[in-house]
Amino acid sequence: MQIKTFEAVSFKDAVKAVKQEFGNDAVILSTRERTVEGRPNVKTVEVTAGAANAVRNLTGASASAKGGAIDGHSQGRMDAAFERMEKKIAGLEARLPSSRRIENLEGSVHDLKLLLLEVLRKNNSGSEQSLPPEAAEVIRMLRHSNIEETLLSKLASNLGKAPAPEKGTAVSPENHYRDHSIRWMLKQISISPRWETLTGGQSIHCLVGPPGAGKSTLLCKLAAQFSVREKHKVLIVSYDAVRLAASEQLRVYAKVLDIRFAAIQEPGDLPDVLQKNQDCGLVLLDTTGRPVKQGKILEDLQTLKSKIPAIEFHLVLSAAEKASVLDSAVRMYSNLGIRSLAFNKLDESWQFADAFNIAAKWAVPLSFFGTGPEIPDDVERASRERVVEQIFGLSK
Ligand SMILES: Nc1nc2c(ncn2[C@@H]2O[C@H](COP(=O)(O)OP(=O)(O)OP(=O)(O)O)[C@@H](O)[C@H]2O)c(=O)[nH]1
Ligand SMILES: [Mg+2]
Repeated sequence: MQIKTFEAVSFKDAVKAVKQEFGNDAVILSTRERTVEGRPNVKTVEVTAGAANAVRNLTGASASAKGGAIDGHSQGRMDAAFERMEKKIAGLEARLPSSRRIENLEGSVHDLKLLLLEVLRKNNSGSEQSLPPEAAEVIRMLRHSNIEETLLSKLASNLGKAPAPEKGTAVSPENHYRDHSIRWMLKQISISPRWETLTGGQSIHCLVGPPGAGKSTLLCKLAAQFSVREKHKVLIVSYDAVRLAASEQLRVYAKVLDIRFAAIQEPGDLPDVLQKNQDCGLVLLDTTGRPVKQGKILEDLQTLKSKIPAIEFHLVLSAAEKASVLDSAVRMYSNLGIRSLAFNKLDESWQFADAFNIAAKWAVPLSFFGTGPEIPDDVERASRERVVEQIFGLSK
């Protein structure tokens, strides 16, 4: 029987395949969209069609007298129906959000962003021209260090209102405007309060962030610092429902340090674990990295929050990531209520501009800086001075 199902990436392609197989008098019996397994954003189209004869036989329609040939009238009606169907399909196709279309859209948004930045840069350089040359030079230096244009615009307007350097003092105009900028930048960032135990209760800290940002490494460093150096009673909890090996690494590490350890499979397991370890004042909870693009993946973390409202989420980011990825990560995780931002892999570039940009733009306090892969030493408490002096190249 000449009935066949065709799968293609678009309706147009599917219809083309139908016509190739059965010719122009093919009849489309059904169409449907399918999602490609494992890739929820990618859709294909399935069209079931057949040769006109086969379809008429199948549906019991009266075939024309001579050998199933179609008379002129029927052919005309079929062509008209086929045309209508093609138009409908074209309309449906136009509404289909194909992955290519999404990519195009993303590309356009990116171009638009670049355009806006260019406009902003031009505006800024316009307002920079009205600044004293020494002040404009500070802005240029900061732009070169990748400080965001929106923040530079604010600084430029602040420098424009700054008192002029006093004549006859030892401070040069260069240093005057640089010091003013340093003070302004210090004010733009805040530092997280210490995570240590609150008196009489458990203090629960959950590290979240993109895959490979260094969450587990940071957690180990902090567990060692809090437990061995600062003598807090620490509980490490691993919440990685997917990779057993990830939990095992933490379990071994906890054993070496003689720190209490528990692994949970789902948010509902946490209240019980906390109850059983009430004597541990500081709980450090490690989670699986979640790629920034997916939409619903934070549901389980929201559930975790609803089970234990006192939980504090800390976003861990890698300084090795592109600024746009860091921004998207903050946007995605901010729904959880982020208490602090930890920046890892600063040793790979010693560029603190992204840490400054994100902390200033999103008003999220900074907590820790990961400065290498070594556990437990390569970590430092975040400080505003460290960020700014690194950007101005003042550190040793
Ligand atoms: N250079 C450098 N490497 C680091 C730093 N922190 C972590 N790493 C390395 O980065 C890699 C990933 O670290 P993990 O701690 O496993 O990252 P994660 O965020 O837990 O990853 P997932 O659990 O897969 O989401 C490891 O090879 C670490 O040694 C850092 O501050 N500097
Ligand atoms: Mg991990």
